Amino acid sequence: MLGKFFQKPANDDQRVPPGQYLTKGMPVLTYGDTPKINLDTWQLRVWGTVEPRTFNWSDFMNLPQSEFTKDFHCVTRWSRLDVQWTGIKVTDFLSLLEIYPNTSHVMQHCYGDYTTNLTLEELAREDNFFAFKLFDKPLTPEHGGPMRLVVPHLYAWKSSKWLNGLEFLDHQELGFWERNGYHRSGDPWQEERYS
Ligand SMILES: Nc1nc2c(c(=O)[nH]1)N[C@H]1C(S)=C(S)[C@@H](COP(=O)(O)O)O[C@H]1N2
Ligand SMILES: [Mo]
Repeated sequence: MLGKFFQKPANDDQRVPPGQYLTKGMPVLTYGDTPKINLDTWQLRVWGTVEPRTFNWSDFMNLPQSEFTKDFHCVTRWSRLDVQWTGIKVTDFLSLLEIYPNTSHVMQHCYGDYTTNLTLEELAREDNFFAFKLFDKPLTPEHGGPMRLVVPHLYAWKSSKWLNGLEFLDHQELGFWERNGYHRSGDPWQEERYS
């Protein structure tokens, strides 16, 4: 019934949110096509209730880099423990910006037009990062290469692959899945799957 990719959680129980099964692999989950991205023209833009800025790939790679080991929970019920990433802390990036005090929410934008919403507080968590390596290899296009966001404390649909923009907002707007029935917050420990 569970299929060969899944096993029941054993002693990792406390790390597996309710209603999730462990997988040992790293499934690919994308709505639509994988965009083709050229590093020479790659950009990460910030706009909205923030001083607008555009970062190119070399600007971005000059930021301090670290390794992260985090669990990854998809709302379709698979969880993968101990995923190893290399990336840049979101808080380090945010410290470069002039975010206006009326900011309450942030929309993630991507190559390929996917969007997903967060509160500023959820985005500014210490354990969030922009990843460009997965298990020590450059992030492949299907997993979001050259760069994706990882927000480990929420369901993985909140971790945009091919991120290219952060839109700062003074109100909440809903992203792609959130407009299509997913929960606006997406905390796996509260099983915030659907709205
Ligand atoms: N741009 C974009 N980001 C996305 C998605 C997507 O379809 N497009 N899918 C999300 C979902 S539902 C999940 S579970 C994770 C899957 O990441 P993976 O394919 O690297 O495992 O990416 C998230 N980020
Ligand atoms: Mo997902």
